[in-house]
Formats: sequence, C-alpha cells, structure tokens
Amino acid sequence: MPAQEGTTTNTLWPIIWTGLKRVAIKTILVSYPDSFRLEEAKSLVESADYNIVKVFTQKYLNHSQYGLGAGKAEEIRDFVKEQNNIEQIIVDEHLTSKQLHNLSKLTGVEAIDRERLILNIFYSRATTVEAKLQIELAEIQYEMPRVREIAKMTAGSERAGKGGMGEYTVDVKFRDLKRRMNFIKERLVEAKKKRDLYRQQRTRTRLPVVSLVGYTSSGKTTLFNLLTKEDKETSSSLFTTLSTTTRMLKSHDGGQDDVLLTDTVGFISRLPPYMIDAFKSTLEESLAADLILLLVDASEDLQKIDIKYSSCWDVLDELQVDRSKVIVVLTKYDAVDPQKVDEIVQRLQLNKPIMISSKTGYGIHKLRNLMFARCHS
Ligand SMILES: Nc1nc2c(ncn2[C@@H]2O[C@H](COP(=O)(O)OP(=O)(O)OP(=O)(O)O)[C@@H](O)[C@H]2O)c(=O)[nH]1
Ligand SMILES: [Mg+2]
Repeated sequence: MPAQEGTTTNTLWPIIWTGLKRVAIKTILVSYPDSFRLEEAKSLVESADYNIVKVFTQKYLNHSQYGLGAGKAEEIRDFVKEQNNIEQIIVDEHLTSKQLHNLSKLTGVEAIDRERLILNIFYSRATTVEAKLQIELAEIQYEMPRVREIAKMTAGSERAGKGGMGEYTVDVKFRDLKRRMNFIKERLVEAKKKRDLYRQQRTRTRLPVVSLVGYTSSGKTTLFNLLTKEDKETSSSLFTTLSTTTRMLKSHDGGQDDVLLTDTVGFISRLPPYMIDAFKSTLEESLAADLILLLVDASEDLQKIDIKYSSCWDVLDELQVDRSKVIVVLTKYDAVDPQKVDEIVQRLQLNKPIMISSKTGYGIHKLRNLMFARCHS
C-alpha cells in the first residue's frame, strides 16, 4: 500500500479526527425502563463526558420510523423546543441511518445510537496506534451499510458527482471505505505479527502468562497495578483501558518462577459482533494465556452481576476460550455485604469462590499463591 494511504483519513473520515469535544454536550438519553439497561446507558453517556439533561424511557425501541414511538418522539421534540439548549439525542439501541435521520429532522438536533456512542468513547480513550486502528475499523464497519442507506434517503435531492450522495459519489465513498478497511486490516496483521514475535520470545523464556479479563470497570487495572506496582489509569468510567499491557510478576522466592501478567480491554453487554471482531487480536493475545482470571465486581446487585457475568462468558465463548483455564475472582470485597457473598456464589454456581479487594489487600496474597501454583503445576 502507498504510504499516503494512512493519511487520507482526514477527508475520508471526518468524525474520527474531529473526536469528542471536551465541553459537556447537553444530551437527551432515550433508554429502556429496566434498571440495568438504563443505568448502564447513563454510565456510557457520562463516560463520553456528555451532560444528560433528561432521560426518556420506552419499552420498545424498534419502531420503524424513529426507533422510539411517534408519540415519544414528539414529546422529545417539544422538550427540545422548550429547553432551547439541547445539542444531541442518544438512543440506547442500534438504529438505522433512516431512523436517526427522521429523529434528527423532527427534533432539530443530532441523533446518535448506542453503537456510535461506544465508538465515540473508544475513540476518545484510545492511546495506542493499534487501538486507534481497531476502532477505526469498527467505525468503518458501522458506517459501510449506512452509506447506501443515506444515499437512498437523499436520492433526488442532490446531483451525482457534485459532492452530494448521488450514485457516483456513493460508489466512490464505498470504494474509499473498502480501501481504507483493507489498509487498516493489513496494518493490524503487521501489528499482530510483531506481538506474536514478542510472545514467541517470551515463550522461549518459558514464562507463563496470566490474563485479567472481565466486564468494564470490574477492577482489572486496579488489581494489575497492585500486583505489578504499575500506575495505569483506573476510573469508574467505562472503557478506561483499551489496549493490552503485560508486565513481569516476580515470585517471592525470586527468579525462576516468575509469571507475566496481562491487563486488557473490558467487555460490555449488547456489543455487536463487529466490535468484538475489531478487538479480536487484542483479546486473543490475552486469551492465549496459561491462566485467565475472570474478574467479577461483587459489590453490585445480584441482577447486574448475573447479566455482566453471562455477557463475559458470551465473549469468552465467542472467542473459543478453553473454560478450564478460567478462574472466577470476585472483586471489591471491601464493598460487599458479607451476607450477599453466599447468594453470589450460588447464583454464579462457583465451586471455590475467590474473593479479593485491591483496596484493602484482602485475598491478594492467596490469589498470588494460586496464580503461581496453577502456572507452575
Ligand atoms: N471499593 C473498591 N473499588 C475498587 C476496587 N478495585 C477497583 N475499584 C474501583 O473500580 C473502578 C474500576 O476500576 P478499574 O481498575 O479501572 O476497572 P477495569 O476493570 O480496569 O475497567 P476498564 O478498564 O474500564 O475495563 C475504579 O473506580 C476503582 O477505584 C476494590 O477492590 N474495592
Ligand atoms: Mg482497566
């Protein structure tokens, strides 16, 4: 591929380079009445640094015209008019371009869906070149089916070849996206080769690898920092970590029995397959470990724990992880009502529950010993 391909993004893909404005955009959130979905949607919006002015809920977000029902859409239009400062509507579901366009037209403000919101968070958080490429790939996969849809909607109103979305322009845009996608895929393959090489070198030194995986915000990086004395960013926002970090973990008796510890991107429910796909190489690296610690935030309520736990297994199964390599670790023990522990253990059907607190150090010594024992057995 010619070198300048990597720099064409500016005109081809303006959203990526515009990124997120750091000023809090005044937003309306439309989500479901069920508390898990609603709370998670709120956390996502807050993680993107948007300011939620009002929340509207709807049992179904699959109505053909706007996603939400026409009555609710009109209610939102009236609210936007009345407030006069709303800049954006976020709908907590996958919507088509047509539905977003209709909603935007009705209310007079930009409308985005859950996937665009997650992509925005990913993009604002990505720090490595590889993570940025993975996100751009997901972004292209999100956008490609929409190019033709938008073209259909604007057909007749713009002339072909004049910068509108005529047939010719659509073909050009489609071809550009495809070319960019292939270019990114090649770059990602190169990056993967490099990482494979590092991994082979590590294999030669025969150091076992332990990976921390789990739902976003389950406490992976906090535990990683505690064990490796690193200072990686942690926060209550979702998707704080988007790339993989590996560090050596020294055994107490020094030298031979060291292991490598890996921290990586977190999971979330209702993540479309193309997004899992985009992060596949990052995740595969972690999942090729000798031991996988699946972290579960035990401080939350049972329903949340349940949903998040099964979402994690969905991703692990999708990536064909060997279940016998996985050990479940309940985190944030300091914030759990001790009476609740039994209920969690029962609900998740755990055999030998491991509980830790990275805050107080509870259970950390035991976990360390278990890791070393499993890796060197
Ligand atoms: N009370 C308590 N809070 C914790 C503990 N471990 C982590 N946290 C908090 O949980 C939040 C998320 O922690 P992170 O370590 O960033 O979680 P993560 O799994 O790396 O999250 P992502 O990178 O977004 O996937 C932070 O606010 C931490 O301070 C713990 O043992 N006890
Ligand atoms: Mg993290």
